[in-house]
Amino acid sequence: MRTQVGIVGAGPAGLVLSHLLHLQGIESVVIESRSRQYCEERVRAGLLEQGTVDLLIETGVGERLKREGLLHHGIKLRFGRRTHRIDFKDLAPGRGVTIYPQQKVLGDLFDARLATKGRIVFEAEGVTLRDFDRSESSARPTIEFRENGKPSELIADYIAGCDGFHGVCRPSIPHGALTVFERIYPFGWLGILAQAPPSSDELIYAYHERGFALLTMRSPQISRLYLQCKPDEDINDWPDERIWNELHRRLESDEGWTLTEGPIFQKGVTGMRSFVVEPMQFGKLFLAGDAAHIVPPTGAKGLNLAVADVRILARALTEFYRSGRRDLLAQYSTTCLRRVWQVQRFSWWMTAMLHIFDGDNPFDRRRQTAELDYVTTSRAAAQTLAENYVGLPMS
Ligand code: RFL
Ligand code: PHB
Repeated sequence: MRTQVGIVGAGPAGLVLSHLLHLQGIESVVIESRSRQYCEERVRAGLLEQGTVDLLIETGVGERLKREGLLHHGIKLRFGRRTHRIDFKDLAPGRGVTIYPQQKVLGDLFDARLATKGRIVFEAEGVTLRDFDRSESSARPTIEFRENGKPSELIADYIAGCDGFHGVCRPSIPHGALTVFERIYPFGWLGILAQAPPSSDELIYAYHERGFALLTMRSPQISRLYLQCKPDEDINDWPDERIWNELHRRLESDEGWTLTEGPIFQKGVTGMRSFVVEPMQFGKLFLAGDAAHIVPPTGAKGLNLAVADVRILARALTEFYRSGRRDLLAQYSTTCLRRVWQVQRFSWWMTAMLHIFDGDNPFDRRRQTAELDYVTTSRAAAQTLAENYVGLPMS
């Protein structure tokens, strides 16, 4: 098989890239190790920045998003049993965030790609890369894999490594060519989905001495809730009753607010890390999304950052195929990393403000309370939060 761009991974990064390239008349093939059903059932992100929403709508994959997405113009911070609102209409005019599950974004993109005869190989086994090194003339970047047990290979001009944090693309780059920046946090998130109308019309980020809690949602009927937990927490130690008890305690307020319970139909524990590799490119292999960087989920940025990367990559590839110019491709990593580090900073800051750290250090507690006090009383501080939360402008 031959194509222009070989894409490894059918997550948000790989599918948005394939879609954007198609719109520019550039051919791609997506190689995915899982089934379509598995990709569409994996419970992950739920919050889209304004720029992500605009891109999906402008490129024709936003019909269901327009119908079902829940547009929010603010978030709530809760601490000391009181709630404080960050108002995006006032602080980031014209920009909001939209609740729309990652699985639905993927479903919409699968439909769009397959409707235009885009090729996606599902359940590819033993995916490996070769010949993507720096020599411009000789290299024929190749993705090897097995499809229904039969060996296959895909030869491309360029390879996009969109295969997430645990994929094969990043580890295929020779040792020493990448610099890793990493921070692992001493806690994780326990997340649930419950058949219960959301107890708030906007997200509530709660700082509490027992640990962080977040109330979010998937639809007017389904609540999504998270609790800070141990990084290696065993989900079996958390029967539904314990989860609800803990949520009630951490989200408690003196304002007459109550948390609506309902049957829990999904639970899981996620570790938290900040991770970046530099550069995001080696020869003809370009890394995008979680393959290149991870942020802790507190700022809700992972999917949005993946989309921002591939928008830059699609533009650079389009320029190359249109004019033969390689300068945008050469600048890909530098262009992406500017936003990546802005988003790393924000996600780290939100995480550090809202979680109880190891040892429950009294200095940290006072610092966090001061930070929350500042963010909810200073317009400048609230605006900093708001403009990062709805998404910095695209470069
Ligand atoms: P993905 O989504 O991991 O997709 C990678 C794809 O590559 C496939 N793959 C392979 N394919 C072929 N060969 C191999 N060897 C392969 N290895 C892996 C995988 O099967 C998969 O289909 O990466 P991508 O596209 O970079 O997208 C990143 C986002 O999925 C991720 O950043 C977000 O889910 C993070 N995230 C959130 N992001 C937001 O923007 N807003 C949120 O509200 C938000 N909440 C979250 C989150 C992530 C969470 N978890 C579970 C980590 C909440 C949680 C709990
Ligand atoms: C989610 O809806 O899953 C979500 C929302 C906001 C976050 C993290 C996750 O900060």
